[in-house]
Parts: sequence; C-alpha cells; structure tokens
Amino acid sequence: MKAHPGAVLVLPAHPDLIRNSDVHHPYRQDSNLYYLTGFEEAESCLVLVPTPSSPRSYKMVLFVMPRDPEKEMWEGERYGVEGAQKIFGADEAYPFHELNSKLPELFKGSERVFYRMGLNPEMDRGVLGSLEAFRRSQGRSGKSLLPIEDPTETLGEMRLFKSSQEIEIMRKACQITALAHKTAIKEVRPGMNEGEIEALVDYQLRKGGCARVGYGSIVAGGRNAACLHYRSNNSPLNDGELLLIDAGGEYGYYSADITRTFPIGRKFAPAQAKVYDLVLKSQLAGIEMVRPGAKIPEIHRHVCEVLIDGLLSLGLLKGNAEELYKTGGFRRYYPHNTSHWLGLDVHDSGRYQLEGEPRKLEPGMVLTIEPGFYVQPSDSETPREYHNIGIRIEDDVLVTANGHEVMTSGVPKSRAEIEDLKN
Ligand SMILES: [Mn+2]
Repeated sequence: MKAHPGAVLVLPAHPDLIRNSDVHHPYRQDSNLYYLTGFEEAESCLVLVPTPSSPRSYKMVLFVMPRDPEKEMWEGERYGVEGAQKIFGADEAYPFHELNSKLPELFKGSERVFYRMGLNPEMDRGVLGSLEAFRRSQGRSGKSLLPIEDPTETLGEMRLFKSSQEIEIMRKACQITALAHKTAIKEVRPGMNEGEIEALVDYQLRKGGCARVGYGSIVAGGRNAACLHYRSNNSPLNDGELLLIDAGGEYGYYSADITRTFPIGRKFAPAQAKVYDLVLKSQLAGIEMVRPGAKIPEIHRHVCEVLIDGLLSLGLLKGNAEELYKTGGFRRYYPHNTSHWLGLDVHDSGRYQLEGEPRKLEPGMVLTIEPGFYVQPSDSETPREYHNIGIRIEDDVLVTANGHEVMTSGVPKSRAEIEDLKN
C-alpha cells in the first residue's frame, strides 16, 4: 500500500461452489486472501483503504458472515464481525451483505482500485456498481470511473519470496509428504489398485496434519504414467511395472509437490533401471544448479542435455545432441518443463520473467525440479523393453543465500535405497 499510494485493494474470498443440489465442493480460501489475512471463511472480503496519515498508511476492513445461531447449527461456527476485529486485527468489520453499499464510501479519496476482474461475475457486478455509485455520489464532477488494476502480479511477487515462517511451514508439508511417499513405496504389492495406494497416501497426509492435498494426486501404474495429468487412479497394479506417484500434502495452506517412481514388485527390470538412472542423473544435475543467480530456463536446458546424452547412448534417440535440443526431437520422451514455483498454490504465483528476460533465482524462492521419461502407448518405434514406462522424479528446492536446500530429501530416490525400502 505504501508503494501504491491512493490505491484501494478489494480482495474477495473464493466463491463457495455447489457440486449438486445443496451439496458443496470442499471449501478452500483464495490463496491471496489467506496470505494477507489468515481468514478461512467463505463470503468474506478484505478491503484495504489508504489512510496516508496513519502509521500503517492503510486501514484494514473485513466483510464477513455475521454470527447466526440458526445458520451456525447447520454450517459450523463463524468468527463474525467481532472476531474479524479481535482475532484477525481488522480496523473495521461489517456483515458481508453490506459490501456493495459500503464500498462507495470506502472509495472516497482514492485514485484507483486494485481488484481482479473475471474470476467471479457476481463480485465483478458488485464492484462495478459500487464504482459507478461512487462516481455519481461526487455530483457533476466530470470525472471518470476509478481505474481498476489487477493486483495479481504485485501479490504474486510478494508470495514468491518466502519468509522464515513460511519456510518452516513448507518444510513440514514436505516432511509429511515424504513420509507418505515412503509408506507407499513400502506397502505397494502387485494386484493392488491405484486407488488403494492413493487412499494410503491420503491417510498418511491427513494423519501427519495436512488438511487436504495441494492438487489431485497422480497414482499411475505402468503405461498410465505416460499420461501427464492422469487422474482416474483406478487400475490394477501389475508385477514387473513401475508406479509413479505425484502427490503433495497441503499443510497450513502450503503445498508440497513430490514425485517418485518405483517398482510395484521387488526390483527394477533392466530397461527400467537404465532410464530410471538417467532421469535421476538429470534431476541431480538440475538440483545442483539451484543457487542465487541461476535461471530456470538454464536449469531446464542442462537437464534436457543430460537426458539427451543418455538417450543417445541408450540408442533411444539418434542424431546430434545439439540438433535434438534445438528441434525438440527429445520431447517425445520428455515433453514438459523442469520447474515451477511452489507455495500456497502448487503452481505458485510470481513472475517467471522480468522485462522480457528469465529472472534470476533469489534466496527465499521455492521451486520444483522434476524431469521425466515417458513412452507413449501409441509409440511403435521405441524397443519393446521400454514400453509401459513413465518415470518422473520431483523434489522441492529452496533457494538459500549460498545455494539450495532440498526440502523433500526425506524420501529416497536411488534405486538401491528404493529396493532396500521395499525389501
Ligand atoms: Mn510439480
């Protein structure tokens, strides 16, 4: 608010979504609103109003669901207007249904409005109506509507740099998730169903203190792992094949994001072992590069080069390494990127480029390193021994002052360690 004098921020809660009739989808607060307030209830809105004379330079106003014993009997306790002030530190608080009538008043003295259009049509109409009501309340002024600016980028830049408190919470999310993956590696047996393993991972996450998963878990046996966003998690697991699990618990609203790939039976088959070791080699090379000043596209490029070299020696790719990188000839086996930001959202906010250039990594950023190798079921050129293989190895890495910290080191990834854990 100091950097943007004269701006009002209007930041509503995530809408409460209906699944069918009177059944709701599980509710989760909007990450930006949670980041700024810690407030988890639906039908709420944060308004930050500039007050240049006050020490904070803004006033915090919360609109929340008012206390209501009849409604709370059905839906659970609410903080109410009083709790919004006492517990969440709002300078003023009002019932949510007063938002549109109060906004014109709160716009007084401001020059623009930070508000994200397009996510919630009902909220958009309310904010636009309030802007028009404010303009008219000023009489014949000849002024335009206050301009609306999207705060996503500003909030994203704030969220990209994790505080020591946030890092502590993320370490915990990563520890709990690592334990859940370890349990799955130990417990999986041929003949089980993918869904059974998903439930086992879920159980471990909830037992460890996670409120939910940070994204839909991928539990993909054999060829299912070649589908990058596989979601059905409902096939039997076959001896001799690999299981890929991409799952992350959400602890205190922060998500972990781990992928491990391991044998359903006791050991990696020879062809599986060759490509597994290669993916691991490329992942370790990628992690090694994480330090202040490094750039994500450079890490991705290096990871691809390690993969391409290995695939050339295995005879899975033919030709010239540099040519294969330039033309994307390797992408039939590795079609996705190596990294994304991680935080409140699994694909967290924050810009990847600044002024058209890939940005440098800085301490406090958290990113994933997740190379893979996949053989598509339709692929008829790849030798048979490599069919039904999809491998990804993913860790969460914090950029520190001198290098990096692998936050997800609690789950093994070398073949020897994995086979030890299984047997
Ligand atoms: Mn990921």
